[in-house]
Amino acid sequence: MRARGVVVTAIVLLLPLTGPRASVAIKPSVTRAATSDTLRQPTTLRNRSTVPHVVDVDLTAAPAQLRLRPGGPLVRVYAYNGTVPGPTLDVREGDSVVVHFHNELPEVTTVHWHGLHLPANADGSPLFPVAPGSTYVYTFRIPPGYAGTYWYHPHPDARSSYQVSMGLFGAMIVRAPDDPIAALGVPEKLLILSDNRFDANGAISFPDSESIQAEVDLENGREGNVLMVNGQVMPTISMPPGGVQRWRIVNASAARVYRLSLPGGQMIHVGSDGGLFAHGVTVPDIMIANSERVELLVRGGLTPGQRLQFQDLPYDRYMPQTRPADWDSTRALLSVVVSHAPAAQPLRIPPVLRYVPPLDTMHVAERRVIVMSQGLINGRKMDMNRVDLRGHLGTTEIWELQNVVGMDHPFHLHGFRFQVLDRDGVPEPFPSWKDLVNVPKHSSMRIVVRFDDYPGKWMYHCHILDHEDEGMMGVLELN
Ligand SMILES: [Cu+2]
Repeated sequence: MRARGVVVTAIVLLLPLTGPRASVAIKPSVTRAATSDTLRQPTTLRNRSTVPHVVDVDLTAAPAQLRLRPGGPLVRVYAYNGTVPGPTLDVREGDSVVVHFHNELPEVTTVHWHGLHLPANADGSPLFPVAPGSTYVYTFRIPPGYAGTYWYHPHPDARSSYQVSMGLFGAMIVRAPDDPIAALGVPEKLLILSDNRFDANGAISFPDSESIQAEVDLENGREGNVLMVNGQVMPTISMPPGGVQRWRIVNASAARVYRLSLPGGQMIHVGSDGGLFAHGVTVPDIMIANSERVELLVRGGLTPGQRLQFQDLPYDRYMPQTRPADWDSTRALLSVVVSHAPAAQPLRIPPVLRYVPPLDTMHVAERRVIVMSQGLINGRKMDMNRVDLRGHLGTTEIWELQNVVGMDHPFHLHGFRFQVLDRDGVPEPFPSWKDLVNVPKHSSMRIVVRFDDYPGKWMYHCHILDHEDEGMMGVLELN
């Protein structure tokens, strides 16, 4: 995902302020949306701690029977606390988090807290499997400056695609004490994108291991023909005329890359994996690779009764041999309905949303080249007993990610957020915090990462879950 267009603090009804931080002084100016949405928000994990800044929750992964499609049958799924998507972990910067995780699945799993900076034994990597019937306590502290949208999902050896497809995924929101958009009173929505495939009986369908479809899934990553937002097919969001909402979007699909667009509306891209940018950027559409997150300010429309469609536009990430026949279709995700409520007042966006300090690239301990070919990283498949890269705490590294094949591979590094420096030699327009970046076919990019603390073994891999399961992953050891 690359931010395009011009940096803005205003579009049409969004008026700029003249001075920094002035937003703090103005009253919320957006009429709150009527609650006629059919889009549901996932429940929030209940914090049973009464100690300030301590979040203590229970999370159970177990088989369940759920109705995944309206009017459809109850089908067998895997669920976190009985729901798909799982409940949202909603925390604040500085919180100490304790998750008592219970594995009631008939197989090994883990919970990977995707994008968070935490000790290696709390990362939920395949090096820390949780056996069926056992409990694992994940303990970590949310560092200052990590406000953003994240997600959690299973990351066991070779079974991530299956377990996510069965329903195991949920969001995390880390909130800052001084979030300038929250201060404006802008209504907020969480949108978790997923896709799945169902058989004639409505059950989640997986191909025979010997079938052509299984081979295609291995090559492309598993894609489903049914697209869902928060587990719902084509839900609606209602907004008053001129109303603006903040959407936190998570791509929880195993492999599908979305190019999001809202014809007739407006979108300002204000944040990525690791939270807000310094400035918003108007975008006609925005790409979100699997596991990536985006934050948007979305204005629905001006005319009461108007109906807009939030869409996934075609994007060719495929090899020609296995490119799906319908790859160039536009797919509908949800409807935005402009209500008959009084028109919203203009929203004023502060000129600076957040300071994102660029990482120092002058003092670099190590420069590495990471070559991604089909199913391999630097020519090798993952071996949990091998260390591929060794690095040191207290250092900065620059990694050049090279995709040498004709299909995109989204790259993820565990435990440490990074900044993109350039893509095919073109400098990134502004620094932002990333933990996943899509590396398009036959392209390269450079990222910079700082290893301040937390020794141990960390995964880096392609986040097409089927590629990860097949071993398109390596191990970085820090000491
Ligand atoms: Cu891949």
